[in-house]
Amino acid sequence: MVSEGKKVAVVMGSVSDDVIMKKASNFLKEFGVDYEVNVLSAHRMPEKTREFARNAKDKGIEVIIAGAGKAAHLPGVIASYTTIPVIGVPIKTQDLGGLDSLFSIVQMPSGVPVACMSLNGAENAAILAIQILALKYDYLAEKLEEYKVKLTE
Ligand code: RP5
Repeated sequence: MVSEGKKVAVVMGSVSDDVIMKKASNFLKEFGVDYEVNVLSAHRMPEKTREFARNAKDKGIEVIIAGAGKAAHLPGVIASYTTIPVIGVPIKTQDLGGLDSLFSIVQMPSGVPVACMSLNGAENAAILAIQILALKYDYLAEKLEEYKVKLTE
């Protein structure tokens, strides 16, 4: 089964996050996974964020990667509106070194999970997204096996 249409949404809280978050989209591109990219802020664009999260499943999105810095509520807010798995990427910050982002994303209350990556872990977010998709799409499972072999080499 080959993936057609946009399966992953890469979302970020600000255009300033793109320098990190493009590592996720680049990896998805390399793997041949179709994705869309959105800049959405839980604080500055709360209505648009809600609308995105509520409509994502109907658009065919199967995994959401959400990166944000500082009081990084974006992944958690998105997760509150959807049953699609959400992978959070805490972005490193100047003032508090990213601990602010990390704590905002990692400590979700019971019932609303977000898979929290390492600081700036956008590439791992893409790999985890592909691993989730690979449960359904055999061609991705095969590509992941090849990727593992390359890592060893
Ligand atoms: C967060 O605030 C964004 O995710 C970004 O990491 C941080 C700073 O945003 P800008 O002030 O650079 O737009 O919402």
